[in-house]
Amino acid sequence: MRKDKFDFAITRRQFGKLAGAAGAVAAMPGAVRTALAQEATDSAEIITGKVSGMIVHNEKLGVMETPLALLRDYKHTPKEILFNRLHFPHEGAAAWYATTDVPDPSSWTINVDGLVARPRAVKIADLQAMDQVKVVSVIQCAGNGRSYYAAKEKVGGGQWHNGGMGNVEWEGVPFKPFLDSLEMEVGSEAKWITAGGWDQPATPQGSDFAKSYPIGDKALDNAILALKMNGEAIPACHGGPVRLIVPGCYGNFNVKMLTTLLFEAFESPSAYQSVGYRMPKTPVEPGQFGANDYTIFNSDPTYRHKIKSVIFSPLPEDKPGAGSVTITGVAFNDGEGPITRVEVSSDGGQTWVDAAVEAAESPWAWYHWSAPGSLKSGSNTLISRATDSLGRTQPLDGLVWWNPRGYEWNGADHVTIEV
Ligand SMILES: Nc1nc2c(c(=O)[nH]1)N[C@H]1C(S)=C(S)[C@@H](COP(=O)(O)O)O[C@H]1N2
Ligand SMILES: [Mo]
Repeated sequence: MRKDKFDFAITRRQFGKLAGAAGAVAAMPGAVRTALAQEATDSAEIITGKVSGMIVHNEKLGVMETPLALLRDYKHTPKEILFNRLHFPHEGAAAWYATTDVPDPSSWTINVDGLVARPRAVKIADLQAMDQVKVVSVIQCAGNGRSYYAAKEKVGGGQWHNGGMGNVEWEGVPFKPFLDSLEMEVGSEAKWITAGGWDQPATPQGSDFAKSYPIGDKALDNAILALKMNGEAIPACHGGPVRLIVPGCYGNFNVKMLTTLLFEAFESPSAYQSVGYRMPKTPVEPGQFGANDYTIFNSDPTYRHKIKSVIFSPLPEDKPGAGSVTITGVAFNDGEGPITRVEVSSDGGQTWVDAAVEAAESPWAWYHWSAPGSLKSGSNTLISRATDSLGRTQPLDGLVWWNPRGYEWNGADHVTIEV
């Protein structure tokens, strides 16, 4: 059953009780067990308004992912459980955004500047006065699934499982018409638009968070300056009061707490554009290309979503018995062509069935699928593999895309169930 409204309620007290009860640990959802094993501070204490039992990857930065057993319950991923990723400690002046509460929009300004004849300062009220559109799109960290690369060689960074993603309804001002309406007279030398966020590095040597988009790239045709998420003003931790949403692109290209839009001749030197969040141009093996070897010449940004499917049910913690079972999950891509097929196996790839694939809410939203399978006593490996109308499909072995920073995992999903 997919819920429209958030109603999950493990409180901190209940979680503490669970955590304290000897023997109860083994009976808990895998995600909660992982959190306990790491002895991390609970997610609800790291970002106010998040539920307990999120899988915490970095306490100081508030990095956490959603257990699939929660993610699968909702049509649109609620703010209480949506994964969170930030790059600078939310301490001191930055403490305001460690919450799902809504920031005060009244003094917020977006400076639109650079190679333009007339720079502009845009207020939230200006955006609110413009025509708004809604779009449901998957937001996913480029590091989602990073932990699976460890089967070849473990890479540094948060060891994400599949929960660094969500299916979210965004609402706001279409980006291109907005830029046109400003009548800034953009210079012909301008080749890039760089979006910057409010957040600042902890030390002056650190790099700002900024991302550059080629002007004229088709991904920007669908971009919006979002003011709302799931029908409410965007929570601080998810980038309120205004966030640049570029449907079909990895999370890093969806800049939160937007403060600047710069028209530039070159892409940003920000570490998050020029060396981080990049993929080697050709496949590499461990040892061939190091985590510090990235340049703008030998690598590409983690930009459009690679096609992907994720099994939501059954999960090991569902403890299904032997016999027939319905396997369900989601699939998505960059929105360039619809998902046309999801193949599913419940016997480790010996036999496959085509799943029934539901229509998606938008080209960038996730598609739900379901397929019959059967479980025998012992170990069972479930696999799902999505294909789209452009013939793009998931590699059966995602390790073919191994890369030193562990981005863009899109291997056919594997879930092992012991019966
Ligand atoms: N201003 C700003 N925007 C940002 C980031 C950031 O650190 N600062 N992180 C990016 C990354 S890498 C991801 S995956 C998404 C995470 O979005 P979420 O925390 O709302 O789920 O935000 C992106 N936008
Ligand atoms: Mo990310």
